[in-house]
Formats: sequence, C-alpha cells, structure tokens
Amino acid sequence: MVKPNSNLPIPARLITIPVSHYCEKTRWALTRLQIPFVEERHMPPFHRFATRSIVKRMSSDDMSEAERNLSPINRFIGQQVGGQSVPVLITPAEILKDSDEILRYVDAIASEDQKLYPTNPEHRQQVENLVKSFNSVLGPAVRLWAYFYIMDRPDLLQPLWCQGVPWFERLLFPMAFPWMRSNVLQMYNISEASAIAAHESICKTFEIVENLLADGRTYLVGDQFSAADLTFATLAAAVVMPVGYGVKLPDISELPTAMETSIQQLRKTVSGEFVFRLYQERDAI
Ligand SMILES: N[C@@H](CCC(=O)N[C@@H](CS)C(=O)NCC(=O)O)C(=O)O
Repeated sequence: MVKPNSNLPIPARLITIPVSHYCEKTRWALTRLQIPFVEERHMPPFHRFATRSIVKRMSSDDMSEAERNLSPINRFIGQQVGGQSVPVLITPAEILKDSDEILRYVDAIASEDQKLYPTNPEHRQQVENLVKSFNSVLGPAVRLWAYFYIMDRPDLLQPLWCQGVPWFERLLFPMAFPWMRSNVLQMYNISEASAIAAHESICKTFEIVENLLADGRTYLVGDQFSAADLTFATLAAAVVMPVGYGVKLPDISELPTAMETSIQQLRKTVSGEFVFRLYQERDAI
C-alpha cells in the first residue's frame, strides 16, 4: 500500500488491480505530483466488490465491450456483483471512474511546468490523438497478448494479481482463479489468433512511436513530458518489462519462451528503449 504524504489533507483512494497497466498509469501520474493517495489493491474479481460500493450499479447500456463478450451465465454473475473496472479514484470531492479522467483531474491540479496536456493547442491535439490511440489500441493489445501467455501459468499470475491485496483475497486465489481464467479469456477474446493480431498491432504502435522519435526529440510531443509519454510507457510496459514498474514483475527468464523472445526483441527497438528511459527518469520528469 502506498503511504500518503502526511503533510497534505485527506488522501484520495485509488482502487486497483496490482498489475493493471491502466492502474499503473494513474499511480505514476498521482505519485509524480505527490498527490496524497492510498492505493487499495484487489485481486480480480474482488475489485468489483470494492468498486460496487462506490459506483452506481451499471445498466446493460453501460456495459463495456469486454463484459458483452462474457457468456450469459458469467455476465449474469457479474451483473449481480456490479461494480466496474479499475482504476477508480475517490477524492474528497468526486469519484473518477477511468484512467483518462484521473489524468485530467491530475492535470487540473498540476502547475504549468508539470502539465500533462500542453496548453499549445496544436501540441495538445497531438497529445489527445496519441493518448486516444494508446488507450484504445495499445492497451487492449498488450493485455490480450500478455494474458495469452500467462493465463495458463497461475504461478506467474498469482503474484501479479495478489501483491498487496487483502490476505483473504490472496488465500482465495486458488479457488477464484479457474473462474477468473474463463472470464478473462472470454472478456478479452483471447486465442492464439487474437494474440498474433495483438502482437502485430503492438508492433505497429511501436513503429509509429519510433517514427515520431526519429528526429531525435526527447518526448513524443513538444519538448515536455506529456500524457502521451506517460500513457505509452505504462501501457507498453508489459511487453518490454522495464525496471521500476509499480509492482514487481517476473524475471523474463521465468516467462514462456515465445513471450521472452518477443520481449527481448521489443526491448531492442527504439520504442522499447524509450519506455526503459522514461521509467529510468520517472522520478525526475
Ligand atoms: N477505460 C478504462 C479501462 C480500464 C481497464 O480495462 N481495466 C481493467 C484492468 S487492466 C479491469 O479493470 N478489468 C477487470 C474488469 O473489467 O472487471 C480506463 O482507462 O480506466
């Protein structure tokens, strides 16, 4: 659990699944501005119980595409539990239900030199476009690809889902895992074919980022670290496994061989090196 800065008023609550890259994005953004927050980590599916108590139960119109993919029985069970995806940030004034909303909240508090969204309209538009594409294409592709390899390795998944969660959730992992596995495979439409397509899509995004960096710039847009860099670094982290990720990741030698090989290749790309550099400079940017 991340300790709040004791000089500041009531800390916000950040509800997360430890390994989630969308949660990592918000963890980094909040830490960067030293916004006091307490991270409440949950193992899936217990995050849904945690978010249920604070977020109004969703109607079927509000269902995400992932939830629509579930079998009727799993969707029914999910609807009885209610709740929603993480991250969710509860501040004294409002509840923010999406990583993008959380970044904008952070940006509203940030001083001029720490803004994640540039004030220059042209740069801002470029950041908005990149963030949108990373959130909707890269994030889901990375998750699908990584889960394809580790969903049959509870020994690898257990620490990723359980670091810092309440002890009883950790104890329930062996019972919850088989049901969660079937849910995750359905929700994210995971198969060998979709994992191959996801990998292609990851490589395409890496090429786009490499082309942007080709002129020697330090950051993706303008000369300042922005939401585009933050979103790229965190959403791509699972395919390059940089040092400094917010939860302990396995050593890549423990991963299935095909996964390890891909990670080694992506690490050597300009975009992979960029992710490593941003993580290395994380405390200074
Ligand atoms: N649009 C959301 C996506 C968040 C998301 O997909 N969260 C995943 C974890 S990576 C999640 O909570 N999955 C479990 C669930 O939907 O219950 C955001 O950016 O906050």
